[in-house]
Parts: sequence; structure tokens; C-alpha cells
Amino acid sequence: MSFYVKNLLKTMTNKTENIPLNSRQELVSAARQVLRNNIHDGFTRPAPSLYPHQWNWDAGFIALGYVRSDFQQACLELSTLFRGQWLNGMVPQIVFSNHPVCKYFPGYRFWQTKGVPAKPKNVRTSGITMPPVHGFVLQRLLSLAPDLKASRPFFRRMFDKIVHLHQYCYDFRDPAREGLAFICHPWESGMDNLPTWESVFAHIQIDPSEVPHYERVDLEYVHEDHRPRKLSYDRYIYLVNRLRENRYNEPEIWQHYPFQVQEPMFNAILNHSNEALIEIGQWLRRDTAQLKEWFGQTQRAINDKLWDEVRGIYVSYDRVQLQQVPILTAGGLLPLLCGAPNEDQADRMLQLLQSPVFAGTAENPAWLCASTALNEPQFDPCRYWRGPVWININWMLYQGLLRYGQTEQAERLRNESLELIRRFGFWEYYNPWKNLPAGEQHGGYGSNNFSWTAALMLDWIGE
Ligand code: 2M8
Repeated sequence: MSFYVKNLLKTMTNKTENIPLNSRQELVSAARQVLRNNIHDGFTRPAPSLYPHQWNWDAGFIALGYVRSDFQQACLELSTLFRGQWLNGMVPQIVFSNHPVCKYFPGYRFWQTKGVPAKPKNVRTSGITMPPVHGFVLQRLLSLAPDLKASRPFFRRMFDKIVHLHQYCYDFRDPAREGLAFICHPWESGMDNLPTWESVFAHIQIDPSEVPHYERVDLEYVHEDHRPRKLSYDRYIYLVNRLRENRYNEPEIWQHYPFQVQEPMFNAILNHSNEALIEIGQWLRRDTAQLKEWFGQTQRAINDKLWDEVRGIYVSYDRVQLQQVPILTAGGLLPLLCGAPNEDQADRMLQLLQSPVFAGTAENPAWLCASTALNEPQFDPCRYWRGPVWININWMLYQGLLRYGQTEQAERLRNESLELIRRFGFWEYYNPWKNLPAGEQHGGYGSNNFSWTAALMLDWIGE
């Protein structure tokens, strides 16, 4: 039996598998156990086998799970990740562990970032970024810090690094200075497999010879029906190949690069982090003029360019084809997080959230909130990002609803998320249908013992 299969079996027989978690105390200790078991090389892996390195936005969500019980570890999650920050400010999607416990594809070698001038020399990283959650995560750490004076140097250091990351987003990913950062790969959205990307790829000609050979390691851990299809992976790999062939040479590379998408959730996260940094900057007595300017500009641009008046939700904009991509996703609701929508826009999104599009019907009710809307032709309740519920999306949507005074709806979202965890355990994603098909009892998919599911539940329960 191979090392990797042994490891897989170990995960599958882990104690938290399929055990209904009931009392609050049980839930808390099970969640803490998940996080502890996933610590390796000083940071917390997103999942025991499937994701054996440190991921960008995972690190932010995971930090929130430690903030009340182990503040040091919460800080460590962020500082370990930012060791991988590039000299141009970019914070990579993956910081690779030097001693991974499992195989992962694409690994460090595949990315060919070694020797790229902007990459820090002693850290092994991928070459793209992810949604910049770190600003608002840092703000939460600040609000719960046990000793403000002692941790001030940490906050000062992190503030500078995160501002540098935002500077990167505006300098390198917003060439027209619109206030919207574009993503150059579906992996940068964090929602890798949305049907939105299919629509963007429909305009991209890919010569099969430009897709290097690769191995689907993920399928050793998760059933293929729950992961992206081969065609999607070919496209992901094609884009990585374009980037590495051009030695990640931004901004020159963008002149002929086919995938450039301004996505609502990425920009809402960026702007929510902008406003968090303004608050932290004021506490640190820093100049926050630039942050305020970014905040105002991004707030306007989200509304001017990404609002879909027909559907009453935000959608992505393809800046190569110069058009909106009219696909309904949970990410389209996330501008609530940064306060971009006015009351009318917020009302329209709230209606959608309560309608069959996201909530299902009386006969066929759904758990909030499907990643891809239930009525999208490419909706799939089991496949990664094509419909399943994700706890990090729900957690951010919850904050957005609270911001708009939608306490009842926010509570519903939180209770449904906790109920999913109670019933099935700490999964990566969950089937959005409340009535599972006959014979199917289990609604959790992807990896079990998934770190941000445990971490964000701890944050929710801590409240
Ligand atoms: C998933 O993405 C990675 C690639 O980055 C993968 O499928 O191999 C996504 O769900 C992403 O949002 C997440 O950060 C990552 C680790 O949890 O897994």
C-alpha cells in the first residue's frame, strides 16, 4: 500500500467522520481537534491529505478559529503565509511546505517560480494570488487581542504587508485604474469551478499541445464526481503554463493574456479589507489617505460595472471580451460585505436569497447558500463550486447581512451552516438540498476535517 493511500485511509477513519455532533461543547472540542490535527510545519493545512501546504485565504479564515483560544497561533497563521509575499506585494495562493505529508498537484516545481525576480528566494510558492481577506482578518484579531500593547509590533508589521498587497492589486491588476482588480486564473477567485469560468473560456482557443502533461492527484482523495472535470483542469493548467512561460512578468504579460475577470466577491473582499485597514491604520496613527481613496473608488466601480440590473445581483466582468458574464453565484451577493449596494440593491439580493433561486421551494428546500444558484443550467449539487454550500462563503455573507440590519436572515444562514456541521461533520462542502436523494444519507463532500469549516464555526459559536 502506498504512503499516500495509507494516509488517506488514516483520514477516512478519523474519529470525526460521520459522527453526529450535538452539544455545543462537543462541537467546540471537535473543531479544535480538527485544527490541531492539521497543524504541520508551524501552520494549519486546509485539509489533512487533499491540501498539504499553506493556502492564502484559508490561512486568514483559519486564524479566526484560533483567535479566542490561541492568539499566538492565530498570528502565526498570517505571518507564516506572508513569508511568501513577493517583492511586488503579491501574496501567493500557495506557500509550499518543505516537508509535505502528502502529494499535491500542481506542486512547486510545476509552477516554475524558482528564480522569478519578484519571488522571495528562500520560500517556495505558486505564482498567482487569492482573495485578500487578510485586512479584515487582521481587524478581527485586533478587536480580540488579549494584550494590545504586546502585539502592537505584530499589527504594525502586518499592516504594512497587507497594504503592500493591496498596492499590488491596484498597480498590477487594475491597469485602467478603475478601482477593480482582475483575476488571471479561476484559482485566484477561490471559487475555482464556477460556471462563470466556462463562459469566459468559451472565448479562449486552446491548442491541446499547449496543455502540458499533468497528473490529477486530487482524484486519489476525492470522488471524481465531486471535483472539477478534466476539461476544466486542462484549462487551469493551460493558464499556469502561459504564466510560467512568461516568467510571471507583470504587467507586460497582460497585453496578450486571455483570462482577465473582475469578479464581485474578490473586489468586495478587497474593499472590506480596505476599510478594515483604514481602522487599523488610524489606531497605528498611519496615513490612511490612499486606503480611503481606494475604498471610495472600488465601492463606486463595483456598482458601475458589476451590478446586473436585470437579475438584481452582481456578476463578473470579462475585461477581454468587454462584457458582463450573467451567471448567478453566491459571490454575486458578497458586495453586501463591503457595503457597496444601496438599500434597493440590497433588497433585491435579499429577495433572491429567499427565492427558489437560492432557498429552493417548499417541496424541495435548500440549505443556504448554494455556491452556484440552484436554477443555473450548470448547477450540480455535488460538484465542487458548482452548487454545494461552503462555510466560508456563508460566514462572509452572514457579516454582510448583519451590516444591512438583516438579523433574521443572517441568523438563518448561521443556523443552517451549524446544522450542516452538526449533521455531517467538518466537510469542505455540502449538498445544498435538504432532501437528499433516496438512499443517500451523507451530504458532506470533498475533504473531511476541513480547517476553515472548523475555524469559522468556532468564530460563530464564540459570538
Ligand atoms: C481549492 O483550490 C485548490 C487550488 O487552489 C485546489 O482545488 O487544489 C479551493 O476551494 C480554494 O478556494 C481553497 O483555498 C483551496 C484550499 O482549501 O482548495
